[in-house]
Amino acid sequence: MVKRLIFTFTLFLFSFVTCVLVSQTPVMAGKIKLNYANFPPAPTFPCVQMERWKVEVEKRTNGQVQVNTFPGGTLLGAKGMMDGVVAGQADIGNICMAYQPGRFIVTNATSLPLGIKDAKTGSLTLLKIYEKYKPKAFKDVVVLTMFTNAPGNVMSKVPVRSLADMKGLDLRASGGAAQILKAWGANPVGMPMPATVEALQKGTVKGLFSSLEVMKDFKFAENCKYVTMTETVVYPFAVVMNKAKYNSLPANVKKVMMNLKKEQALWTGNYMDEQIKKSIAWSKKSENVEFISLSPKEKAKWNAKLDFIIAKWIKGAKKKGLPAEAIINNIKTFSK
Ligand code: DTR
Repeated sequence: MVKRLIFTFTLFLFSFVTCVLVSQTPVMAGKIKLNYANFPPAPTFPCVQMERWKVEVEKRTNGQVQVNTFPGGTLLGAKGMMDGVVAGQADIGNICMAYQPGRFIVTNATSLPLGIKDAKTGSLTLLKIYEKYKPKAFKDVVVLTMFTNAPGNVMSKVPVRSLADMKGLDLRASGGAAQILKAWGANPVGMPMPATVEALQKGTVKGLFSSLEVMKDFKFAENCKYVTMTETVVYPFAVVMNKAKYNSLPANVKKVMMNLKKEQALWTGNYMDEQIKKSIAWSKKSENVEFISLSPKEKAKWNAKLDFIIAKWIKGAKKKGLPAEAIINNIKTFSK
């Protein structure tokens, strides 16, 4: 009787261990490998959020998924990102939508001068706009998350204290921000963020217009000793995945990714807002950068120059059959 009991127990233990092993084995054997492309260098915020997403996906799928990350344009560059993901050159890619204003009309409305105050607000507003309108521009991919940077400011080698100082100043901007600089009288020079490092060193541009974390992340504070606080417009980003690849994933992996969508937007927004604070403190302390605030009277002059931009966008979006006013109103209420 005792012998039988021992035998039954041993058999049970054996079956249990086997079950545990078998349930783990396919996970290890059939590891899903995904390539994630990004255009700026590793220390910058789009890549930091990529590494965080990788860690979370690998953890939450118990290692079933392995994400291989390619920062610095090593797999796909800024402009070829969307098409590269659609074509399957990368499984996942991070795109800066503002670099292609005509392609991502709906989501780029978040980069209009509508007073979005920080990256957290921008990121959540953008994702809501995407979910509400599901723009056609994303029909060939699956959106994994979206986020924005913080509002843009002028970083320059010469002080900019008034609109008069902006006159003819060569400043780097990209996408929709170019028309903002033009409205302020500057001379916008278009190029993606990574190209700006050399342009500043060579003197092709006298500064740039973007969120302030780049002062530290790209060490622009070494060249730009002045920052004029305009706090104008965010840039929308999207992380997209090749549709066929996504469809081939097991349900549990899809679930992990979809559960991360909003969480990642929020995480990135918060991370960006923190980086801005650190970058400002570092630029002041270590690089002796002067931060220039515009008086309310001067700021009103700057703002007045931008009124036409929203009207222009509405006109263009309407022509494309989009509910332009509703989109603008949604952005205003979502970002309150
Ligand atoms: N402001 C956009 C986007 C942007 C802001 N910070 C970074 C860092 C790395 C790449 C892009 C961006 C821009 O000026 O390009």
